[in-house]
Amino acid sequence: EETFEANANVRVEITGKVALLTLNRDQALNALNSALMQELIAKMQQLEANSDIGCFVITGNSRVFCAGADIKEMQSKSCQQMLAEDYFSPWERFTAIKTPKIAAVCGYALGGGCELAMMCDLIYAGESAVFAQPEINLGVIPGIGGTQRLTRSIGKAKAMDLILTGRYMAASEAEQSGLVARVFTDETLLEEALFAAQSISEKGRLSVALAKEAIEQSMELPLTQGLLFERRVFHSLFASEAQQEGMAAFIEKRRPSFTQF
Ligand code: CO8
Repeated sequence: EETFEANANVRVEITGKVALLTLNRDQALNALNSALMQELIAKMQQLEANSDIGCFVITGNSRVFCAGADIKEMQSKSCQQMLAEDYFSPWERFTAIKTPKIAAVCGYALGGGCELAMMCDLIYAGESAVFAQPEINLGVIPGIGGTQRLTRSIGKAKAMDLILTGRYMAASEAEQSGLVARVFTDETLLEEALFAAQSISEKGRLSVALAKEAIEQSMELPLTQGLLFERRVFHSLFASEAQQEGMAAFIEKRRPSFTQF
């Protein structure tokens, strides 16, 4: 299933319970202007509300995932305008989307492009992937989470190194640093990302959503409170049909079917 719209900044292709979102603003290397941002978020919110999608995959093209926030759109804004618009705040609606999001990155993921990947729940990279936060070269700093999410993801030493120099980090280093979950060849990246998305979409919706939330809480909470949050979520899942089905299937030596939950 595929929707074709003239001038769409984001192409949507649905296969089973997986929605593939392809950034489609090639002329600007998929730079995130307001139109693209609004379109991406609206399409994901719509799919989450009105369909059975269990996982999103967000990708670019073979050369560019996304070259960052749109510099041409930002260039002439004043400080007052930036504050009044709270520029970039709509991205909070993106991170609030509960359905898991996988970033499948080939080529450049620069600035806001790296930040978009980090706002997804996990990142798979092709061998050609290049990550950077080059905002320092524009006289600014990362503005969609780069100083916060990158530091939590790869630690202070590497975050300082990347953000202060603006240098490029290749896929292999990104994997060693823990930014990227797995690296594949460029040719197999999308297939592997869709395969993982398919696998996630076949699990119980509630257990996936709560596992994701518990991992997110680990970024916010002290250990004792994080462990308590996890345990209470674990306990609460014993009121779910998914727990009954999953454990019954194990005892009965069959594959669980979570499709209805
Ligand atoms: N914004 C707008 N247009 C862009 C962007 C961008 N981020 N990146 C590329 N483009 C445009 C180019 O201007 C060019 O347009 P045109 O054909 O009209 O001249 C077209 O895309 C093709 O780009 P290039 O000719 O540069 O292509 P190359 O293959 O030579 O180079 C690169 C590719 C290396 C990716 C190069 O384009 C580049 O370095 N781009 C900018 C990368 C960058 O600095 N990104 C960070 C942007 S800032 C950000 O994301 C967060 C900002 C936080 C600020 C906080 C404010 C509150």
